[in-house]
Formats: sequence, C-alpha cells, structure tokens
Amino acid sequence: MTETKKEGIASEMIAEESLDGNIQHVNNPVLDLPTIEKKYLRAVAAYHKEGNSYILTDGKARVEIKVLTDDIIRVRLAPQGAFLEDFSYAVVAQEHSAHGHNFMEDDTYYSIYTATVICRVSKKDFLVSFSDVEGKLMNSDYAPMHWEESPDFGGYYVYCTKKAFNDEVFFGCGDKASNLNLRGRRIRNWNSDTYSFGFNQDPLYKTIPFYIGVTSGDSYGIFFDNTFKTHFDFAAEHNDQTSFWSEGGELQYYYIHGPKMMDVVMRYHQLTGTHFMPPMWAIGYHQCRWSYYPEKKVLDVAAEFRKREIPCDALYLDIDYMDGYRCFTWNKKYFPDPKQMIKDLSANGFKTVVMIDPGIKVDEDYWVFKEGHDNKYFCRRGDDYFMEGFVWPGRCQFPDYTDPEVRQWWGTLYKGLVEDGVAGFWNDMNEPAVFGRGTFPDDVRHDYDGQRGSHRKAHNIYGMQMVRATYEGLQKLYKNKRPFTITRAAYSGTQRYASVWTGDNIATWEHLRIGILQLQRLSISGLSFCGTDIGGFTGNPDGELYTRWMQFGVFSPFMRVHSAGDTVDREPWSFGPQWEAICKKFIELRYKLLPYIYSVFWQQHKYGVPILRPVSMLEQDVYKNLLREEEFAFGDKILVSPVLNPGQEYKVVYLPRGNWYYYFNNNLYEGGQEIRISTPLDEMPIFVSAGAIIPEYPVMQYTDEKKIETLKLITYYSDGEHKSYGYADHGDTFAYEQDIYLEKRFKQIGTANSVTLVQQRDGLYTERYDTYSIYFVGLPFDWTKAMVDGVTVPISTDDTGQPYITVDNDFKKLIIE
Ligand code: MIG
Repeated sequence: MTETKKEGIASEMIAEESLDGNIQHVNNPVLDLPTIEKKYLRAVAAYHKEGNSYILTDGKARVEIKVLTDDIIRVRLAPQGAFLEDFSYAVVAQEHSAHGHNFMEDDTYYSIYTATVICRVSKKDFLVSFSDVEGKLMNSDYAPMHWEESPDFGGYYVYCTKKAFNDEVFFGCGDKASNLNLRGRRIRNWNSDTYSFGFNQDPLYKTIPFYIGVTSGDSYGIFFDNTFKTHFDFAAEHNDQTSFWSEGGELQYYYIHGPKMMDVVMRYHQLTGTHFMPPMWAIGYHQCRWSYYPEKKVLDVAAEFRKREIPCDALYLDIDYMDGYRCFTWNKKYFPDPKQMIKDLSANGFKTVVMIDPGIKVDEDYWVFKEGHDNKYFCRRGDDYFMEGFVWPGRCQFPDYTDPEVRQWWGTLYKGLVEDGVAGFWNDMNEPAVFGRGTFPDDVRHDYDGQRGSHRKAHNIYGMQMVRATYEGLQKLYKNKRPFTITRAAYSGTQRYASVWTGDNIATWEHLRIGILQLQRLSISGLSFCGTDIGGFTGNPDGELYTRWMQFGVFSPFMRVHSAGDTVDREPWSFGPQWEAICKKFIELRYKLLPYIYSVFWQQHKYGVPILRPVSMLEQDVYKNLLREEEFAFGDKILVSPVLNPGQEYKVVYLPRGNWYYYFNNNLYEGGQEIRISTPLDEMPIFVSAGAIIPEYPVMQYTDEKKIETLKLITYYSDGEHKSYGYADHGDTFAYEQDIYLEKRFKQIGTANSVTLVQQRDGLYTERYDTYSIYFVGLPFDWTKAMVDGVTVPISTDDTGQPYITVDNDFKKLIIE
C-alpha cells in the first residue's frame, strides 16, 4: 500500500524542479502542483528471497536488494511490482562474488550482512540504510523511496532522499565545472553542447550519475544507473538531505562500500569497467587546431616541431578535412593525396587523428547517407518521420547508435580512413548537438538494444554508443593494434571505449582552474583518460597563460593543445622564444616520464585506480584535506599543484604525509603540512614521493623514435621500506590480454648508511633493453660500494658528474653502501 505524503521533505520541492527543469524555490509545492500525487513506500508487508536478492513488498510495490559482492549492493524499486529488464549500458556483466551473506529479521529490521556491509530495511517505514560491520552508519534514507506518475510520458519520476551528515562532503559526477566538494549544489545530467561554458554551468557534456560521500573520515559511493535526465541535490535544498531523482526509468542504484575513496573508485570501476590500454603514442603530446588545412599547413606544422625539436606524437584534422563536412570523405582540394600525406607524417613520427561527427548529410549521392537510409539506420520521430536537424554539413540525419546493427555498420565505415593510415578518431557533437534546437526532440525513438525508448531515455547514452561503435569497429579494422578514440559526450562506462576531453573551454586563468577541477573529478568518476583543450578553446591566451596551462598539461592524462579557428596560433612556438623554451622543457618532461605514465595507465586498466588523485583521496581522514582542490597526485608517486594565476611568484602547497622531493632541485620537504614554494615561470610545483623509484626515458621527438638502450631508474631515497611499481609491454598491441606484459614490483629499504633495492618481475614480456641505469637522489651517505645479486659492480659517472650503476634489468637484489 502506498500513500501520499503532504509535507516536510525535500523531495516535494524536487518534484517541482524536475517537471520543468528549472530551479524554483516555492514554499508550498503541493499547493502549486495539485495534480501531482507522490507516492511513498510505507511499510514492509512481506519479503522473500530469490537467489542473491531479497524482494520486499508493500502492496503492489516491490523493492529488490541484491548482494553483488561483499561491498556492492544494488537497490531497485518497481512501483507496480514489475521490474524493468535487467539491462545497462554502464555496467559490465557481474558475477556474484560475495563471500556469502546472512539475512536476519527482528522486530524492527530486515538486515542483510555481507563480510563488510550491513544493509537494513526498517519494517515500519521502509527506510534503507547501509553501515559497516562495526555498525557505523554510512548512508541512510531520509524518506522512503517514492515516485509519481509521469503526466506526459507514462512511467514514473523516481526519487530517493538520503540523510546528509553534518560533516559530509560529496565528490564525483564527471565533468561538472564546480568545486570538487559538491555539497550545497544541485546538478542535472543532460548531455549538452556548451560552447564557452562557465564556472558552475550545468549540465555540461557528460552524464556520470555517481557520487562519493565522505563522513567522519569514511566514504561510500552511490551509482544511480539511470539514463534519463537525472538530478542530484547535495544538501542544497535542505542541509540534512541529499536526493537524487530521475524523470523516467527505474529507481536503481548501487551502494558501493569504502571506507577509502580509493576502494569506492576501484569498485565503481569493477561495475563499469576500466580504460583500455592506450597505444603508447596516445599518451605523448598532441597538437590540434580547428583546423589545420590544407595539406601544406599540416606538413609545415609537423616540420616545425621537428626543426625546433619539440616532441610531438599526433596532429589532428578537424572537420575541414572532409568534403562538405561529409563524414568518411576527404576534401580533395585541401588533401589531394591523404594517404601519401599520412605516410609522410608517419615517416616523421606523427600519427594522424581525424574528427568524425554523428550528423550525416542528407544527400542521395553520398554513400554513407544512402547506406544508412536504405537500411533504415537513421533515427526517427514519434510519428515515423526522420529526425532531421542542421549541423556542419547542413541538413542531416543521425544514426541510431543504440541499435547493435547500426553500431556494427558504423564501425565498418572507418575502413577507408584506416586504410589511408589514420591512427586515431575523435567523436564530437555526440551529446547529440543540433544547431538551433540544441538536441533531438524528446519523441525521437531509439532501439536501445531492444529495450526501446524515446530520446528521453537514450539521450545521455547516445554519444557513448557512438564512440562504442567507433571503438569496436576500429578493433576489428586494426586487428591486434590498439585504437585511439576520444569523445566529448559520455555516460558512465564510456571509459571502456574512449578517452574524453572537456569540450569548449575558454582561454582564461579561471578556465585553467576549472580544468584542474574537471580533470580531478573525471578521474575519480571513472574517466581517468581525460584532458582539457590546453591553452583554451575560445579566446586568446597570452604566453604566460598558455605556458602555465602547458605545465598542467604534462600532468593531464590526455595532453592536447586545441583551439578554435578564429583565435591566435597555438603552437608551442607561437608566443615567442621565451615561452617556447619553457613549453619545450615541459613537453620534454612528459616524454621523460612516459614509462612512469604508462605504468600509471596500466594500473588504471588492470586495477581500476584513478590516474589523478585529489588530496581528499590521499588523506580523507583530515577534514580540511577534503576541501583542498589544487594539489593532486598523478599516479602514486608524483604530486603537483599547477600555477593558476598570472605573475605568481610562489605558491603555498599542501604536501600529504611522508617526505617529498621538489622535482627541480631535489630538496626534501616534510609532508603533512603546507609549504611555500617559489614558482618561477620555468618551474611548477612538482614533488616526488620519498622512497619512489621513477623510470625515465631519454627525451625523444616521438614515443618510438629511438630504441631504448637502458632504462634509467631514479631512486628517491627514504629511510624505511617503500614500494614502487613498473610496467612494460609492446606499447601498441593487445598481446597484454594474453599475459604478454611485465609487471615489476620494487622495494626500497633505506637505512642511514645503505639502500637495498629488491625487484620482483611477473609476466611474459621481454623488454627491448637489457639493463637499468640506476641513480640515487637524497642519499644521507656517500656511496662507495654497490653489490648486485651478490656481485660487486663498478660505480660510473655520467656527463653531468652524477654517479650511477648499470645493472641487468632482471636483477633481484641490489645493495649500495
Ligand atoms: O561546433 O569541429 O568541441 O573541439 O574543434 C563546434 C569543430 C564543433 C566542437 C568541439 C571542438 C571542435 C569543433 N566542434
């Protein structure tokens, strides 16, 4: 049985907002909306068990609580008793993997106990809560789950209102251009083309309905897997309540246990998948522009990079390479022989990446349109008319990527470009964006992999399914070679198919700051392989802003300069020699760090750890640290704090606990405190964790320019025991799926007069070099002796006077004294 509640809770207000999408603060929403009858679960009438699920009922309404793992529990609501088909674009197939669980009933509660979580449902008011096994409450309903019939579309608007603890802070939710802590904010997910977006503008391009709550040092996550327009209110309307709701679909969410944010993020990845391993070149420096054309311009830019010896791995062709913006064609006037051009670029170490949009020009003489039309692959309106809208090519129709047959077709369209030698693909405008009207009208129909629905249901996953079609098609076309893809629109799980960028930002200092927030947020929301348009897309940066942004770019997982066509040139040399020299130094730093960065990507791919880690994640036990936003770790050993203001001469940086070496002079700082560090233009605050072993490549002009003869390992001394991690594989194949890779685990044990390094290697890959050159930083003693696996080895000195030793790369134990 259900009843309508009339007063008192946040969701009444929320209903008001959700109907028209605008925030309205009204005092008595019930009076304002007399026709809306909101129904609440009332009391649990009965329960039964089905496999790993518990079904609790109240009249017709049913709730399913399913134990997925020890740490992940799914809750679903069926207002009229019939659950929707168990289908999700976000969640990868789940095998139940809990260590067994128990169910208990007492007078007040039904309780499910897993090894780490207790999920309780109160009998008398159907409130669901989650606590750890010690009984610490992590998350609990403020009101029972509720819903209202959707007046225009059928189905329900569904609501969940949780308690917000006084000290609770909230993270996650993808690309939101807001402070990291979302407390006090109300956000919406509806993928939107937001040219020149502003701070706090919402929604943006991506939908990641996943947040992390942290209260008294512990955290949990909620993933609300619903593709309709969703809303979250993080203690904004009411300081003691956090709500999420959707304008359709099912109330279905996953509670993900912590207690560490790192645990939550790794488990979220367990649900939604991780990034594929990118080809090595994709983590180098990329140069883009709207647009480089004709061919001569492209070749000139390439030649300029090599002449100036500024490393670069990829050049991008934006929409103007196409014939009248027809996807999968070339403008033969600008690019008379694309295959040859790409070959020439490739001979010089440049990969070519091109843009593909979803809008297909309505043109009977255009093969893509004809094929799509003849096979009925384009989206249709409610009354069966084609969905037509204007984008770059003029009048267009749009493939329904939610149909598996269409995805398969779309994947094959890349064949010609792949044969021309194109190495990477960039999917834009896939929110989807339509000139004038913004996006598709609601009545457009989609296959939704057989779970048919209107655009209301498919909008937020349209871009994801487009880039999925792209990625899956490329996998077939490239065979064992790794594709590189990038998308602007995304939904949870898109990491399985693409990297992402943050869209059309602006060349301002404020946007540099927004960028560091967005990338940290994306990284803990599953989309670690992310980047901003370095330098800003619209507007004109000066040399200083461009250079500071480039410095941040070194520590952006995806490092690409991009800009709109009507702006000043954006090559690293465009702002004069002073800035060029600094940009070059920093791009070179990216190339030195490649083996470290590559192993960080592997850890993301294999273990689901985020690439960028905000300080809140590193030290979540200290409340103050939950509010820090400017310092973040790139992988587990390097901490940075980008310079975000013009003329800044020094910066106060918080260093997490432990000791840290300042990268540019190896000065040692004690962590757990704020330090003041000077920020000359050619440096930025970069710190290496004491105890780390950082592998370094020589500077190369592109990732596979040279055969690595010996891998440099820099050992940053610390007393005590510290672990480091290394990874290697072919760099561009899928052989790693057959275990052809190498994981290296290092241990450094430092004392006052010795350092011991221990290496353990697992995997079937053989590195192309045989030796390491090992350097030591910060030793408290002068070393005179080195023993490797029981044999004394000579200490050499390099051109700069630094001592080092050369050892076999499969050494097991090394001691210096
Ligand atoms: O309507 O392809 O965000 O990166 O350069 C603009 C032209 C379409 C938007 C993308 C931007 C790209 C631009 N595109």
